[in-house]
Amino acid sequence: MVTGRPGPVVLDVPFDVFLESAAEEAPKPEEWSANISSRCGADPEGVVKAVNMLLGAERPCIIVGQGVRYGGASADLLKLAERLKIPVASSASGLGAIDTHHPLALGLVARGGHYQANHATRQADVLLALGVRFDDRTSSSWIPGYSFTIPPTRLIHVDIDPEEIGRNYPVALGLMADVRTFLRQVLAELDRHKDVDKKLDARKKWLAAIDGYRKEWDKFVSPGFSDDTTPINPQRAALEIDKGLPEDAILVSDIGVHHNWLLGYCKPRRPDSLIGSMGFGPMGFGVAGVLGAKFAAPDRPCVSVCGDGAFFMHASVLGTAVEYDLPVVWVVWNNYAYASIRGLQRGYLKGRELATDFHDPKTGERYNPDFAAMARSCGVEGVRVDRAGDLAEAVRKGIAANKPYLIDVDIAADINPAGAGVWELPGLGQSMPSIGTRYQPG
Ligand SMILES: Cc1ncc(C[n+]2csc(CCOP(=O)(O)OP(=O)(O)O)c2C)c(N)n1
Ligand SMILES: [Mg+2]
Repeated sequence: MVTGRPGPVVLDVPFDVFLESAAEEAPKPEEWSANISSRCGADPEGVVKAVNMLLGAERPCIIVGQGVRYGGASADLLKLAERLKIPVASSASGLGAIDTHHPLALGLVARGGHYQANHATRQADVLLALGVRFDDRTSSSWIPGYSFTIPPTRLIHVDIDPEEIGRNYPVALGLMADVRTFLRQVLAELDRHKDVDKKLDARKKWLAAIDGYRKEWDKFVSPGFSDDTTPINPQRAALEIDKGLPEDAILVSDIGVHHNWLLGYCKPRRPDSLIGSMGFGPMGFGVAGVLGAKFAAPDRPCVSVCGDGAFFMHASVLGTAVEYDLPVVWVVWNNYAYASIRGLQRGYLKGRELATDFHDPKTGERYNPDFAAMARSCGVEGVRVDRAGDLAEAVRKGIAANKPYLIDVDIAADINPAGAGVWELPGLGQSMPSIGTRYQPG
């Protein structure tokens, strides 16, 4: 589970095994694994090539994925980015690998990605990809010119799983390695170069251009941050939730349109500040996963942001949190719909909707259970918030209560997050970016 490419493992144990005994002592897990390492380094010749490519680049970018979080490689990533002045963009699971407030942090590359991130990675002459797998959302459905333009961009792809290398894009250099070990190899190799700083002067133009893209994006999205309407503007909601979180909080997102808003407008400071399940995308991950986060990190505030649809599917967590005395906070992003799916239906089925809108069949009025009352019936604190200005304080209060706590928030459904990329559903055509156009290499 924790070596190689870490991930969930199924253990199927026949019941009789639990009843039988054996003349063996089970080793303590920490002793068993203490001296097992799968932090393989890259081929040393490949490291030299990678360094030469990075030093020779005019428009270099780094794109990081989940491998940086799992590899504990954040500190070394920051060292490399600062040493070579290379901007760092992230996939959804890489966000926070370096503090998103850092001047070299570009934010999210995706269909719903930030303009400065997509517009930098798609123009890069050399792209260093660290533990990222280039899925359809990160890559704008692999349509060139929105997230990436590979080739002509020369891709250096580093991953611990060799199956990922060359899988979605051709590589100029593919290296199987643990990301942290690779970064340390690169930093050591750089120490052997005397002329690094001279080469970095050439970066100024590139970094200034990126600064311009960032300003354009900030201006483009700024109205949403001050919108005071009720139901709450989702962009404002993401901002206010983020404001209410202390620096060491773990925000566990569920799956749905709320996740896209969180990825766009929260500013995670650590690789595990904002976690979700990007690949499989199971609804319920955030509803129940926050309990797991609290078990794993009992000293950190753990907050779930989950859709109303997913919460109602998994409301049994309320009882579980009480039984195990887990002080977690659920922020129910209550938009009275399976809004992400309803959006697809409206967009692709000529406005036809099927079972995605929650309403009273007689009056047509929006309908949902009273989630706060439901929480209270379980012995969990429950409150309702319907004004943007109250949300950050509600989150702070929920964390301070130090007991299971639910905040039911009235959030608008009919606004979609802006993004510089696109997405294509096979056979149904592709969406349009809301800022910028497709990049055509010169
Ligand atoms: C277990 C599961 N069932 C169905 C889906 C497909 N699906 C993805 S998002 C979504 C709707 C989510 O609605 P809600 O929880 O209210 O979040 P919202 O999109 O409104 O923010 C559905 C049905 C899924 N990802 N997982
Ligand atoms: Mg919903």
